[in-house]
Order: sequence, then C-alpha cells, then structure tokens
Amino acid sequence: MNQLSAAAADERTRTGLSKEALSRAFLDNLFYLQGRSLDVATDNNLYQAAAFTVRDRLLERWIRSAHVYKEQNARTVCYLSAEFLLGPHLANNLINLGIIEAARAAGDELDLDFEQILESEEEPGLGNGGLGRLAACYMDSLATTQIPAIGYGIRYEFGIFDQVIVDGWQVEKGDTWLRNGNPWEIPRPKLAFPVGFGGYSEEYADEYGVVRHRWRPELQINGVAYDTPIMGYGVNNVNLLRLWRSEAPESFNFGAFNVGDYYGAVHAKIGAETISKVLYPNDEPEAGKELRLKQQFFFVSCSLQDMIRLQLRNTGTLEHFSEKFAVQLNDTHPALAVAELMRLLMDEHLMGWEQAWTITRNTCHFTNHTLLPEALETWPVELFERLLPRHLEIIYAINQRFLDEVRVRFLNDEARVARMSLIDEGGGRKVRMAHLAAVGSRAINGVAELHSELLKSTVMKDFNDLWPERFHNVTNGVTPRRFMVVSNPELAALITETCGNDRWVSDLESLRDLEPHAEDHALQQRWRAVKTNAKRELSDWLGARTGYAPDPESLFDVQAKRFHEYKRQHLNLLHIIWLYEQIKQNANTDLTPRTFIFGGKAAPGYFMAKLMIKLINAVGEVINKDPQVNGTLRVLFMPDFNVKNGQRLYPAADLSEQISLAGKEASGTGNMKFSMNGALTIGTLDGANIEIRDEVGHENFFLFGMTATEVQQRQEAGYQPWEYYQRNEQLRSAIDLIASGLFSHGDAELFRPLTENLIHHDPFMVLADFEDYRERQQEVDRAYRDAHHWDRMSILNTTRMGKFSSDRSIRDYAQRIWQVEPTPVEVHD
Ligand code: AZC
Repeated sequence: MNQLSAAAADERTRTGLSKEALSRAFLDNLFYLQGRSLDVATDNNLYQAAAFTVRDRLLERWIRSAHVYKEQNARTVCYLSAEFLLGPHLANNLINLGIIEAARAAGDELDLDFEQILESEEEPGLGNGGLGRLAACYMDSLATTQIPAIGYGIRYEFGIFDQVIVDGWQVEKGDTWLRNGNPWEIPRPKLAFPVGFGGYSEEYADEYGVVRHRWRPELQINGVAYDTPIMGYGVNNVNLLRLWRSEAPESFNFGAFNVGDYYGAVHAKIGAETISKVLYPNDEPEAGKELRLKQQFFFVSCSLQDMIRLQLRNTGTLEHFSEKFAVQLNDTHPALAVAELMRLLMDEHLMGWEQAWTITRNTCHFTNHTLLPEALETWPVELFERLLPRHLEIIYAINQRFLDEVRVRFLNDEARVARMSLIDEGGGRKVRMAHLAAVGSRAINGVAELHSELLKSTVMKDFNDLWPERFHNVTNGVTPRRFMVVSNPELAALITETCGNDRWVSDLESLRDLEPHAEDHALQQRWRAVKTNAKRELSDWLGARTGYAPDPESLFDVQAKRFHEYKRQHLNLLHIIWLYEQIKQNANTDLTPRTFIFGGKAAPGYFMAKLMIKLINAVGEVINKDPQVNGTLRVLFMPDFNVKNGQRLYPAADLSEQISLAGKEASGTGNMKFSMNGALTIGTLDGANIEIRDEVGHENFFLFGMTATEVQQRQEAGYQPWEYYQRNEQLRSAIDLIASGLFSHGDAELFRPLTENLIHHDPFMVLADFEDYRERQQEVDRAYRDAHHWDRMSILNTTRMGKFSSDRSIRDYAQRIWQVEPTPVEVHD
C-alpha cells in the first residue's frame, strides 16, 4: 500500500466506524427510517438499515471527492454504457470502506445473522453479461485508482430477466429489483434534462445573418438523474454512477388535461416512462426495436447535457470541453454521442462545425466488444428520419467530409468508399453505428490482444488502413475486490496470512510473492481445504435447489456464461455423453468422479440456445438417476446465473471451461474470475485465454482446439462436419445417443434441430474440435489424481493473475487512451 492509502486506511478505522458506532447508526436507521425495532424487523428491514448505515459513510467521502475534483479541475472520465451489471452493493462497500469486520462484530453483538442480511439484497441486474459486468468492474477500479469518473447509463425498472427451470426448460420471469426500494441510489428530481424525439429540422438566420439549424422535436420527455456512489478500495475516492429514468414533463401532462383529454395525457405519460422500463436481452434480432434506439439516444443526450452543464458552471465556456471530459463509448450502444455532441455544440451552443468536430473527436473513445456480425448494430435510415431527423443530417454531413478524406487517401477506390460509408446502401439503407463511433473517436480499442488484432484485420480493416494510430488494445480485467475478497473470503484470508499483508487486494501483481510457497505442502493442504469448503457450500446450495447435492470430493467442472452456440456448451455436453457411454459399456471404467455444472441464461428468442439448456437438464436427468453411474458423474444446471450466484460458483470450481471457437470470444472475463480463485482452465486459444495461458504458464493450462488462423483456413477450404461424424466413432455415438431419444423419453424429434445442425452445418466447428477436447479432458482426469501437482497448479493460477485485475486495465486506459492522472482525496473527519 502506498503511503497515501496507508494513511487513508488508518483514518478509516479511526473515524467513527467502530463496532459501537455502527450498531448505533444501524438501530437508528431501523427505527427512524423504517419505524421498526429489532424484535419485529424483517430481513429486508435489517438489510435496509445496514445499507443506509453504510451509505451514510460513503456520502461524506462522496461530497469531499466532488469538492477535490472540482478544485483540481481534473479531467473526468465519462463511461457511457447501456449496461451496468453491478451485483449486490452491501458486502462490496463494506470491504471497500474497510469495515466489514467491524460490521460483522456489530451484527454478532446484536445477535443478528450477518450472512442472512447480506443475502437479502436483490441485485441490480442492469446488464446482460460480459459487457455490463465489465462496466461495473471498471467503475470499481476507477474509484480505486483514484481517477475522477462518472458512469452514465439507464435506470431500467426491469433488469435482465430471472431464469427459472421448469421441466428442464428455461422460463423467463420479470426482474423486480426495485420492489423493496433501492437504498443505494439518491434520486435527483431537480436534475433533469429534456430529450426530444421526432419532428423536423429547420434552417434559420441568426441575428448576424449566419445560417444555423435547429431541431423542432414533436415530443419531449425528461431524463431524471438517479445517483449511486461508487467507493474505491483503500482510498477515500467516491465516484458517481448516474443513471437516467425517463419521465413525462409536467407541462405535457397538464396541457392535455386542460383541453379535456385526460386519458390521452395519461397515455402519453406512460409512453414517456416506457423508455427506461426494461433492459433488452442481447442476441435478439434488432428488427423493430424502435424503443431500443430511443433508449440509446435518451441516455446519451441526458449524459452529454449533464457534462455541458458541469463545464459551463465551472468555466462559463465549452471551448475546453475535451480537456475536461474523456468519454468512453462502451460498444456502439452510445455511439449516437458523436452526433448528439455535434448537435448540442452547434445548434444549442452556436459553435461552428470545425470547432465542434475537433472537440467531439478529442472527447470520444470507442471500445468494440465483439466481432460477431449479428451484433454489429445498424439502424434503418427511415427510423432515424422519423425519430432523429437532425441527427441524420449531421451524420450525412460527417459522412460527406469523411468520405472525401477517404477518396483523397485512396484514389479511385469507390468500393472502399462504399464499405467505409456511415450508411450501408445495400438492401434498405442503414446507419452503421460502429462506423459512426470510429469516425468520431480519437481512439478505438479491442478487449484482448487477439481480438484487437482481428478487429484491425477484419471488421475495421479499412479504418485501420486509414488511421492505424487510432487503434489500441486494452485487455479486459475484473475486480479482485468482488471476485476474490467478497466472493471467497476464506481464500482471501489464507492469501493475506501467507503474504503477511493484504497489499494484493489493490496490487494484484504482488500475488507473485506467494509463488515460492506453491511447493509448500502445508500451504497446498490449506489451499485444498479452502476449495473443498467452497465446494461443500455450493453443494448444499445446489442440493436445496436442484435435488442433487454433489460430492465435494469430486472434480467440479464448471461452464457458466451466457448460452450461445459460439461458446459451445454442446461441446462440453458431447464429452459428458461420451463419458456416460464409457461407463455404460464397462462398469469398471476408471474415471475421476466429476460434477459438471452449467449456468447461464439464453436470450428469450434464441431457440438453439434454449434447446441446449433443455438438453443439459435432460442429460442430467438420465445420468444422475442411473444406478450404474453410481455418482461417478453428475450433471447439474445452476438456475439463474447472475452476479450473486456467480460469487458462489467461482470459489468452488476446480476446472473452468473456456471452450469457444477460436476467434469468436472477444475476451471473456469469467475465465479470469475462475482462474483467480484457483480453477484450472481447459480452453481454446481464444480471447483473453491466450494471455491467461501465457501468464499462468503453458504447463498449468489445458489447451485444445484449432487456432483462429486454422479456423479460418478450415472454413475457406470448405468445412464438412459430416466427415468428422463419419470418421470419429466416439463423436458419432454421442450424437446418435441424443438422436435416439434416450434423453427425451424416446422422443427422437426433440433434439433433432441440434443434432442435425451439428452434423450438417456446425457453424462453430464443434465436431472439428471434439477429438482434441476429449483427449485434453482425459489429461484433466489424470492430473486431478495427483493432488500435490494439482494444488500447485491451482496456486500458480491464482498468483499469476495480476495482469487481469481491472485496476491494470484502467491504468492502461488512463495512460494510453484518456491521458488522465489519479486525483487523491483526503478526508478530515
Ligand atoms: C462481451 C464479449 O462477448 C466478451 O468476450 C467480453 O469479455 C465482454 O464483452 C467484455 O468485453 N460482449 C458483450 O457482452 N456484448 C456485446 C454486444 O458485444
């Protein structure tokens, strides 16, 4: 810990955060805010009282941080993201404040079940998966590395759906995270901005005869700010997460009421409030999602208006806007920021094109998170014309200047011009959001080395030819606070004890100090005991929910992530079915007992992904009940994989499945969370797996499968999955077993779409990688029998994960992309 944060840490324990002070504040919050005493309080009452107690501690530091940031005029990072998958706040904030032990002691003294209080928190699931969770990790690391930052997004009333499993199928349930109130947010009803939609754009001459433009929207709604403080670890910095909720302006309502159209007014009000109602699940077809474009514009516009307000308040001019703010566009969802910032600067603040464009280009930065063609956003020009007519004009004007530049650089290359245009002219004109983001940004980055290279050589190749200096790589990272300290306290305690200090929590590279101990048998034994305890806890939890409590001595083999064909949950399953056949054929087959655990949601409209979930459950039904298997194999599906359930899973995994087809997974971040908690990885050379393997050592990673280059070559040569099916007996019998109806009560039709797709199309080359995967799994089976060796590998996986702390990612962004410096905050209570 540096001197500064050491001083901050001492102060935290000094400043009114004793066990006694916490109990008093807790009881006050229970009584004065909720009118309850201990003897009648519900779990939720207790949780709310605890949350308010902690929030009060954050607020002092928050105000202090805002003051220091303003005084020092520090450049502020504005992270624009349609998703923030935060996970529960309470335990994380207790840890970042350094008061979790004091809080636990206070709980004990009041005879309360501390774990139960933590359990009662409903998580804000305002994101789908990787991209949204990354935004949340980055908010934690921005505060921890003391960088002034605001996260801007949408306060969805309904986040990602809850998943329940009924008869093996996924069933979606509405997420009602706000049902019991949200003690972490502070509504700011006075901090609201108007956002227009529709209408038309017109020219007019100003008082000096200069021709200007203005937008006359047909409809206006308001975006109201809801603020959540984000506390750094071991420092006093508290940053801001500002989420916008849509509301009808009062006038809107009132006007209609005056002319007697009461129901019309109510209807319009409901329409306005719909915008921030629900998070869209990804992997759904974009078609017809007008509301989604409205959401994007809504939060981008509110956020930029808010930044402009701050800048005018502080300096009275927008001239130095880009020196004050660095905007990071989290994928293309906020790409409209490029056009909206231009509009605000030119139309509302009367700036000329050149100056506005220089500011925009120096403010925005763009991160791409996927190469999958179906996820590259485009919007029909017709929709733009209708909803955002002025923005479409601006996009055309940007495009014209941009394409002139392309023509000058690449003479007589109209094919290139057409490829690069912001407008896709082929079959129904569309606005290409990635092109808009790229043209309007100073820096463009991918999220792992391979991904950044592929970005430059495939989807953004033309842009890289034009502006190679704009392209960067920033490998993703995850926060060790949530994914080690909060989720695996026993492991954290063992590491701290062995290191002799807890410096590693905010300096993950320092885990390397532990390496010499990897050989130490005493440490290995304790390491294993911690893992076994975590497995036991997970087993109890699963037992209560699925009816099967797996044996904690068996190898826990986990694949938890969104369901998608490219992630290849079916490859994992084919291997399981093959193992099952081995047992059926020979009862004496010598296998290491294994528990296969799957978790993850499928997009509600993604048929194949949902069928995979059903198949996993169906296979589990048969295998888990088969007396011949006798517990050697177990297949379990963890329902409702979210941040909270992830925290139960990562500590308990022995093996982490990262088996996407090479070139498809941009980075992956679950891979990092598992490895930090001592799981070994079986994986392909995809996304961040490559860098993880380089860090942990090739001998401590189970590698299989084609490389991205081999995948491309195989595809170009004409991939015939059928040939693999014919040639490989193991593969064929596994697929045939599914097709036989064994897992579907004799119904040979149920899983046919899956098996037929594999044999005849197999777009993600499951069959081509099967044999290598199976062989590597046999190595896993053998390796697990040598406990010393396995434990050593497990320890080394954890100690070598320093690179994958999101603190490192944020430092990379700060130095290479944003050019921002830490701004320490001191507190004098
Ligand atoms: C994900 C990528 O699929 C994943 O590989 C990556 O780790 C993560 O972003 C964070 O960078 N992408 C998404 O979740 N969504 C989209 C639209 O790309």
